[in-house]
Amino acid sequence: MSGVVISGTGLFTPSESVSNEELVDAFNSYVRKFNSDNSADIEAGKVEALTESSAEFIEKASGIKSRYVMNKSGIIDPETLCPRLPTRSNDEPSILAEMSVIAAKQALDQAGIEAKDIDAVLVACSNLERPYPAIAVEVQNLLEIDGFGFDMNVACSSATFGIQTAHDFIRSGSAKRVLMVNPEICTGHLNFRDRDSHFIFGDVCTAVVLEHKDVAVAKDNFELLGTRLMTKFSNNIRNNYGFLNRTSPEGVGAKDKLFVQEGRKVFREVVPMVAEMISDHLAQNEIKAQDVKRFWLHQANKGMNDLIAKKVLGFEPSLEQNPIVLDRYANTSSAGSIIAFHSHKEDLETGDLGVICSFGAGYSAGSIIVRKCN
Ligand code: CO8
Repeated sequence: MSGVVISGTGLFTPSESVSNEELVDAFNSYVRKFNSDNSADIEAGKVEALTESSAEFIEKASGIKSRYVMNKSGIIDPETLCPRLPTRSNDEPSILAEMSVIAAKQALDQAGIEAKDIDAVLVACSNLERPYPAIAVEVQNLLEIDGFGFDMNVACSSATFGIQTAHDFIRSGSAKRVLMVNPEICTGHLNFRDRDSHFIFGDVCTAVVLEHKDVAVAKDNFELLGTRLMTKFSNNIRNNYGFLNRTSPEGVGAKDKLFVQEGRKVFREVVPMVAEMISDHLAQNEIKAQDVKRFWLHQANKGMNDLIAKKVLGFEPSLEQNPIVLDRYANTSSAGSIIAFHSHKEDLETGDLGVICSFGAGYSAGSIIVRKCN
């Protein structure tokens, strides 16, 4: 037992959402215009015609039906196919910090503590809007938290890596209470002109408060029984956007400066890797998989989650055991498993066991075994 508990969680959901049908309508309008504008070159074999997308394919292949977004009008406008989020002055809160503060306040309320009680702030996410100053330091400032904060990016696994980092700080005594936040504007990095991936992501922010058990105020906490992280290099999920882009201007605006993946390879390689990691982690903690009441898995693809849970459990999991939120939220990168945990933890009873697990680019994966306590 670690003596570290998750005592509060929070969720900020954007007010706008886009259905598969709306997304596909916009994409297909763009495709028709592109093909018509380039008809001569297409006929001459100089340009490849684009193919339309389909809402049925998206739901069948991924389980996604809709996604929440920070700006709908820009995404569904065939002329832009990109969210429009006006630049803010340096005197205004940045958009990621603003989302973080909303989710953080909910998590602090649930933990029954105030912002001033926090010693460290971690902003753990895939999509940071600037390199510096760290968003975490801005969140710290907005919430009037003493101590320290920093940003960390391990793509979709950022939240579980953030939980282990907070756990290690608390265990070592460098902090008693840590706020870990996952603001994700994934639509900012998504290529809405790419048929293979235009449907994958949504926007959201989650927050988690972790404390030493001895100082926790709230009842109904989740004690961390074990944490495990792993990384293994792969180019199958990649984004080459970065500060060196201006040193090779010929590549600026190219497709690889947004999210790119080999989805089928990711599916094939990540499912066994994650199932094995969870199984080993449970075995190391002398826990039988069948005794795990709930899996809060990364939310990228329903088929992936069903297969991982089936491999770990040895039988088909129920939706209660393996809840899905990606049908409404799509893939929200680091926040996905935390949305599932936040939304599907209240009914667990004292002593019940669960696993929070995220996985994604890197490859990277994190497994957190928790037990409900009071
Ligand atoms: N509409 C209609 N048909 C389509 C479409 C579409 N939109 N897209 C592809 N097809 C067609 C293809 O052309 C192909 O046709 P054919 O068989 O004739 O060649 C057929 O459908 C099958 O295509 P795929 O093999 O690509 O389809 P899959 O069944 O593999 O499904 C998925 C695609 C849904 C992408 C699936 O592979 C998947 O979910 N894989 C796992 C991906 C995953 O988990 N990725 C994790 C990435 S997230 C992460 O790590 C965080 C990164 C940081 C965040 C960045 C934020 C932007």
